[in-house]
Formats: sequence, C-alpha cells, structure tokens
Amino acid sequence: MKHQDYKAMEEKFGAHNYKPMEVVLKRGQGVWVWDVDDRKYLDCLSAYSAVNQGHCHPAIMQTMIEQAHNLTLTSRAFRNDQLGLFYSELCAMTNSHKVLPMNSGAEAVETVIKTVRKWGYTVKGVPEGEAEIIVCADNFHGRTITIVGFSTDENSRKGFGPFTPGFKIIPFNDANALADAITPNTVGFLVEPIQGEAGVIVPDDGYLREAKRICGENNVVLILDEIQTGLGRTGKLLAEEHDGIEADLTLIGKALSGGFYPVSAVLSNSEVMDVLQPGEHGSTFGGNPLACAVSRTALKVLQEEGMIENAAEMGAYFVDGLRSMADNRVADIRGRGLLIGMEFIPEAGGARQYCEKLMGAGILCKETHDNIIRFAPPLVISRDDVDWALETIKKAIFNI
Ligand code: IF1
Repeated sequence: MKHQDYKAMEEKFGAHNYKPMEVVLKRGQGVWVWDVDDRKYLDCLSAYSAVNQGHCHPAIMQTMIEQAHNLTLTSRAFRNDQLGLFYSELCAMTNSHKVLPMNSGAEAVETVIKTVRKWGYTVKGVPEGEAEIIVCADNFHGRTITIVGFSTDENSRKGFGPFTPGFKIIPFNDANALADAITPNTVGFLVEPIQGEAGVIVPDDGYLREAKRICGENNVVLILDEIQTGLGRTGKLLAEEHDGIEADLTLIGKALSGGFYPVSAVLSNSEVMDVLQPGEHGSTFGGNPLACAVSRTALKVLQEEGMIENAAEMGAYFVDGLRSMADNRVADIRGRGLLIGMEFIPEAGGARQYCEKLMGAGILCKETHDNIIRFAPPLVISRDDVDWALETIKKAIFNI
C-alpha cells in the first residue's frame, strides 16, 4: 500500500477529528522515524512529549515483552506484583507520599478534580456542592466534558455543553489574580508550569513560587499539570523544580511509559490523597502490571541514561542556534529544556507552511495556535542531531 491508500482508508472510515501532516509513519528508533516510503525524519514532536525516552527504547521494549509474557491485567480487584514497586519507585523519585495510577492524562485531571473536591468537603470544611477550583485562561488539560468546560479555546468547547460547574478562570502568570480569585470555598488551583498548547508560554520566574505561597496561606491545594512538562522535558524531572517548589498534587502522564502504553498518575501528599476511600474511584486498566512494569523501566532509563541533563543542555543549545538564524519574521523564541516554541509575526502567514517545508526537508514538527512552531524532540537527541536539525531549519525556513 502507498501513502494515498493509507490516507484514503483513514479518511473513509475514521472520524475526522484530526488534520494530520501528510506523512504515514511505520517505524521509529530513538529520535528518528520512517514513513511508508522509507523516508527518514527527525521527530521534533515526540508524540507531544510522550516519547521523551526516544522511539522504541530497547530497555522499555524488553520490559514490555517480558511482562506481556507474564501478566498484563488483573484489575484492581486483586493485587499484582508490579504495583507496589511502581508506587515506591515513583514516590522515591518524585518525593511524593502517594500515587493514584490512571491511563490517560485527562483521566488524571478528572481524578485530581474529584480528589480535591472531596478534600474540600471533608477536610477544609467547604459546604457540600460549593467547591471552587481556579484554572488559567488558555489552559490545556484534556478533552473530557468537565475539562473542556473550563477551556477558553472555543474550538475545544463549542457544541459540547452543558458543562460541569465549579471552575473559575483567571489569567496565567498573574499571582495577584490568583489571590483575588480565592474565596473560602476555593479548594484547588490547577495550572500548567509552562502552557504547552497555548504556545509554550513560560511564566515569569517566581510565579509558581508565589502561587505556592498564596495557596498555602489560604489552605488551597496547588495542582500542577506536568503531563507535558514533567519527566525531563524541561531539563528537570519536574518543571516545578525550576521554581524550587513542590506542588501538593502533581499530574504526570505521556512519557511515564516512554510512549509504549497509556499510563498517567496523580502524585500527592498523604493528607489530600487519603480522602479517597474504597469504591470511590478507579479504572479497569489503571495500575495494571504491564503499565507498572513498563513505567518502572521508562523512569529508570530517564534517570540512568542522563536524559534529563541532556534535555537541559541540548535545549539551551537548540534555542541558541534558532536565535542565531532568526530573521524579522520571527517574533520570539522561547522555552525550557527541549520544550521550545518559535513564534512568527502575524504577517508571516502562519506556521503550518514552515512545518510543511520542514517535513519536506526531513523534520517533523507541528504548529500550535497558527503562528507558533513547537520543537520538542526526544530527550535522547545528540549534539550532532541538533546540529543537523539547525542546518536543516536554516535552509528550509530561512533560506540561508
Ligand atoms: C491531542 C496539545 C500537547 C496536556 C496537558 C493533560 C493532557 C495534555 C498539559 C491530556 C494533552 C495533548 C493531547 C493531544 C495534543 C496534546 C497537546 F497540543 F493539545 F496541547 F501535548 F501540547 N494535560 N496534550 O498537554 O492528556 O488525555 O491526551 O493523555 O491530540 O488532544 P491525554
């Protein structure tokens, strides 16, 4: 089959909820992927940061195969021999007390909303049904009804109401707005350390620290959605480390399995997580032995193979390179670690054309918000690969 045949099948039988770049991929290894015509590309999206460890990482693959031979799913009606190890290793690594495992990122967000509301009613003393959660404008936390209900992106919301009440939206990167929005019924503040979908928006230094202080003073739970920023992407295990803080609740997903399997988790201190009692929350696949085994190895290689340090080093190098070639079409280049955004001026006519050019030249990336390109290669990228990427971007976009 050829590219057109794969495309025609997808278009005919699949829901049209995506408009992908025109490439059909069949194989991946490290930072590289190959299409059905055997063309090779540098992956600068990493499945939206789910393959931080690189495509088909051999150690994770080995674990996946071995565990698949042993046991894949028990449900949580029974214990399994991987879950406790997954919990204890993840807690040690992230300095958490408790873990609640789910599958997708959106499920982790839903889980945290339930948990923090229950904490509000049973610990903080908020009157039943009155709990408020504060979120930020331009957030991206997933696709469920509740989550899109507090999105400010019309595309995500329009036509999907009625929505879940109990959310208040404030501007991002504005600690005063947070302080002003808090009421005695506020139970949580949910925020991304760097807004990904909004276009890699990095807040001012100290914003999260200030948010932590304000939440602490008002007995409000600080919830960081690190589903995209966590697990090495920004050059630290968790992006909160850039501000020297620890959130009360942290959400991780995506790279938690290195892209092999949907695995997400809520990390918590004991007080908040302990409000959940048997029967109040769960998931058929959450915490299954295959997911746990795969995640344990995904976390291990992230640390042992120096991927987090590499993200910091290569990210800074990548950004320097982009800055040195940018012309007057570029409005801004920003990022942390290997989460990099290059924003074009409105007159440049949209970033999709540049993504198409880059694809032709052998780099896969995706525009966000019309005029921004996100560069987020796997964290195993080498200096040579970054040099190649920079040369290729220079020729394809800047005609140098
Ligand atoms: C799609 C964006 C990235 C996330 C944060 C929760 C979730 C996500 C911070 C939900 C998911 C994805 C979903 C994907 C596109 C993608 C994305 F462009 F939409 F914003 F990564 F930048 N919190 N982000 O970024 O996790 O339920 O998907 O596992 O196509 O919707 P999920």
